[in-house]
Amino acid sequence: MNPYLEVLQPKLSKADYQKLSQIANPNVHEFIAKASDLCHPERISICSDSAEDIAYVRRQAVATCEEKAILTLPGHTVHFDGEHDQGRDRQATKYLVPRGLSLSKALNQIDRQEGLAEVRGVLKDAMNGRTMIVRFISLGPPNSVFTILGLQCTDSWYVAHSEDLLYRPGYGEFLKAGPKSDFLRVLHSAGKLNEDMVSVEHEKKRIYIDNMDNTIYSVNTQYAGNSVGFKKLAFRLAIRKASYEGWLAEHMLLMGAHGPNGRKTFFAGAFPSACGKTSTAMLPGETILGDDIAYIRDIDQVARAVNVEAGIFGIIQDINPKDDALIFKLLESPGEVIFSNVLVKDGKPYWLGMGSDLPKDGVNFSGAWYEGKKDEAGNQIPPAHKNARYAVALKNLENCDPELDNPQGVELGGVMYGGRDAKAYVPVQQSFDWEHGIIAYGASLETETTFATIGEEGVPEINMMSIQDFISIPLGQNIRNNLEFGKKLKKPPVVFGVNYFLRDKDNGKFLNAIQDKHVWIKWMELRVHNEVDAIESPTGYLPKYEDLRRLFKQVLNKDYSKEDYVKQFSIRVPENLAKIERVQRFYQENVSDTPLELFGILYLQRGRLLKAKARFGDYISPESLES
Ligand code: SPV
Ligand code: MN
Repeated sequence: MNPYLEVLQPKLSKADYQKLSQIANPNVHEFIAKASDLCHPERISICSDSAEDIAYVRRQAVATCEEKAILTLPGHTVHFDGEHDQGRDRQATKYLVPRGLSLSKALNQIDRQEGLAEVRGVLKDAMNGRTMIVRFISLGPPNSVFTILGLQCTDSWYVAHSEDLLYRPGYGEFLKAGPKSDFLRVLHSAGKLNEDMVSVEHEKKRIYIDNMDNTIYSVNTQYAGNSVGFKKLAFRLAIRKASYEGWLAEHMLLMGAHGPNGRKTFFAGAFPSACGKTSTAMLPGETILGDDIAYIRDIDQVARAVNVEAGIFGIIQDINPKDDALIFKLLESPGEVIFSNVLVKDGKPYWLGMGSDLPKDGVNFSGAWYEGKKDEAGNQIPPAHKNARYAVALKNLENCDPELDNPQGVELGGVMYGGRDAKAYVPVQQSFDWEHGIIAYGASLETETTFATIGEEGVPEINMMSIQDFISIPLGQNIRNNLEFGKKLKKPPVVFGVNYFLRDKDNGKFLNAIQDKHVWIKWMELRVHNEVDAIESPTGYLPKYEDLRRLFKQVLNKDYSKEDYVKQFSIRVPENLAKIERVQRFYQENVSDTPLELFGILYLQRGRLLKAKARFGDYISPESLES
């Protein structure tokens, strides 16, 4: 018996001891033994891939009241996070950086020794009297060049249960992997809980990422973006691994867009949180492979991608029968769904923007709720949180793409970058080439902070490739990796910039309806195959009016007016020049390793804008460019 198994034995049932000893990798036993020694759980529960183990986790989540089975539909449960734990926490999330090294200035970092001592101090004895659950996960389809194994120790049954819905099981993969196989490690504790089983010590929340040990520490939080280690936490480690190994780990959706004659073209799309990523991946009539994280590899000089996950942890606000019919239907049907931070009344969940009236009282993240209830600071508590969510498995969706588990991934025809840009970029455009797309759309992606992270909303910021919150390597290196990746491909994916949030210059109203993105997708699908023409503009290729008019009719049965087209697709020169200024300043001030190519490509874009301005003025209709 190895010494780690020996230490663990008293806390394990016989069956669980068996499960653990069948894994040949002593590093697995070591990680669990050290987690147990630090956090001191009363018991350890090993969850294999068996239906029994998985059902046990779900039952425990309900039995411990971390999830409440107060909803009437079978399979539905609700979990509440604390008032100060309703989103990812940028302040509390830090990289542990060895002395003498530094990531970019834009990233939150702490000296490794100091950070380890601190987080271990907070985790010490954190699981007293509780069970530590051990979960094995496969990131990406099993048995594939994409597969990365992950191991999480947590004292939250809710977290362990969420992982069943969101990830592919990995115990079998650990059994097959050799004694020295590599894996990502996560140690999580919900910390001190109140009588409602909600983490209370939010001022002691810590989410620390140790690149040196491939380990994540997370404590005093339950919000899944901070606690489900395989989501945004392991993603940070994967970005680093990808950088060393020459592939890409991206904050991207994956979808199949269905073109003429049964053709399917796969797209990946990067959008910051709460900027339309899930609703793009879930467009009716198209198929979804993933809505959050993709690994992309060069396989025989073709870009191929997989979804790292197998489920959706999606924003529930504005899911209604009109705008998101498919998800709405799923949320109204029996089957496994974990709702979080919604309002519950008479066994039914309610959320903002669901398309019907909300009750005036019920139970929500603040406990018993009634209209007009205020928090400690005197602010009105909304019936449901804006960042309320649902967790479901992709395989339960009727529009789940059959290639989801293809070990080779899917070939990418296109990549899109979408920000939250009120003023400058048109709703959809195609880059001149891979490099232009990576720089002018990806690296220049601008957004505003949203409710998905804790803090003020609506603050404008650069969010490089929508990965800014998760990047764990110097920012310039990430841009370089992307540029290099495309250069080696036979035919790089076509790069598009999309912007669902452009506003009218004069009255400030959004220029597009929520469903319009479906038309943009269909246009991009045709462009990948060179089946429609486009207009060359200073910032990229623009759609032609006639093509969009046809697509609006075909896809949405809408009459698309010339007037709307001109408003949406005019090039706004002053706003575009200002955007270039902001992007340049951000990289000059924050990113000492910015590749020179970034400044070169932006310089050329500026030149094209100035030249067009001299000829056509500040605001240029796409039709003048066409002639
Ligand atoms: C996001 O905020 O980008 C999400 C949800 O996808 S979280 O798990 O919080 O990262
Ligand atoms: Mn995300």
